[in-house]
Amino acid sequence: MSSKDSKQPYGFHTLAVHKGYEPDSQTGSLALPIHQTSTFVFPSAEVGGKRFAGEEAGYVYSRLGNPTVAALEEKVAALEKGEKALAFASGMAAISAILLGLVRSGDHILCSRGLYGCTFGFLSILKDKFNVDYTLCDMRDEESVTSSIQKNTKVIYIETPMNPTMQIIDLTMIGRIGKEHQITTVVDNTFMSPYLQRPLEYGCDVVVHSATKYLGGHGDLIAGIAVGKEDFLEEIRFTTLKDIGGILAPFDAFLLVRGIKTLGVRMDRHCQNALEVASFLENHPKVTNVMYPGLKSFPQHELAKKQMDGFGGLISFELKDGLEAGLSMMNKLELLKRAVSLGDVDSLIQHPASMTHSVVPKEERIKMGIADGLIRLSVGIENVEDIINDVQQALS
Ligand code: 3LM
Repeated sequence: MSSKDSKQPYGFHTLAVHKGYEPDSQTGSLALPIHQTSTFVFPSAEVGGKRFAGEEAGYVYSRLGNPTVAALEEKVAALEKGEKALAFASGMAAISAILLGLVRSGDHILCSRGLYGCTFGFLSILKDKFNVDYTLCDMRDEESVTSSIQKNTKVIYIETPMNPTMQIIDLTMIGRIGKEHQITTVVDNTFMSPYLQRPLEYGCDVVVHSATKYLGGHGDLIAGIAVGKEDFLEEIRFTTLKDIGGILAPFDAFLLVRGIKTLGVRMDRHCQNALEVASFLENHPKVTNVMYPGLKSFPQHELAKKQMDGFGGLISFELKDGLEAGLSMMNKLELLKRAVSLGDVDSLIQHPASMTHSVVPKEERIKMGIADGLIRLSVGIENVEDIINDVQQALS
């Protein structure tokens, strides 16, 4: 479809369905073939040498590239409006490979005060073992960002909305500060997907995803993907991806390509359902502190409207009677599943303090806004009245 792109750019849903693969001319296979191979045969010894030297294009070995994975990378790059994408075995493989590619011993990373638990865990490894320091900072305030920049700050790393508090950071501000200070800005866009937010359009440098979530959408795979400038990602491909080896398997790339075809329609439904569930929770006498960017009561509702094309499917809330009441409510659910992860067509509910963010020390967790009793609900695409009825019976 590339020849037509320049004449009349295709819309999001069209790119989601078609980009990255044309039915192959030999067989006409409509679905993307799964190139389940570890290695690729060279037509001659000389060609093999040239491919290794980077003097001739062509596949070599699936840890360095695979056609099924390449189709996925092309599709996600187009959706995120980036030059290039690079797929990984998990979101954490993507995040760790990108950060390892950007820093060296003695450098500093400035992070949002609010990060997925294992991202926080990886920062602790960098600090304890590799002398790469980090600071968590409240990035809702520009002054606090600029005053936290150090001479050795090489990366600004953020989540927006943050997992699980849904706090939002102004992407225009982060993109601008990164350019002004020549610091690479990395945005974890997992909670939004490219359908709802495209950080590169705001001047940020790199987007990372846990593709396990909305991109895959069906709770049947673990994957990660990074999007950004071609030169940078090719360097990552031939360093921290190749030499650590956290690559995506062809079958998982196939599942992702299939999942992404319906990303936009799924996200519309997630957003509609979540707004109704959030409004129900906000009006329930036993519930307090509902965090959903689509609610008018959400402190950053206006910023959410400015930079997000929808408010997503995640809601966090507390019960007035605290932790015990929250866990008891989770145990009474019949339709909603008690499970970590998010962005699946199934509604999933979890308790961050004891699950996704249990690796974050309590003092830091509280500073992030993750109270002991906080519950996170990933609203699926079921009939919304069934989701609400289940929550209502569990609360009563
Ligand atoms: C979770 N999150 O339930 P993988 N970035 C963000 C994430 O939410 C996650 C990752 C990266 C959850 C997973 S907790 C054991 C389950 C914003 C994952 C990491 O490596 O693909 O899991 O992505 O919040």
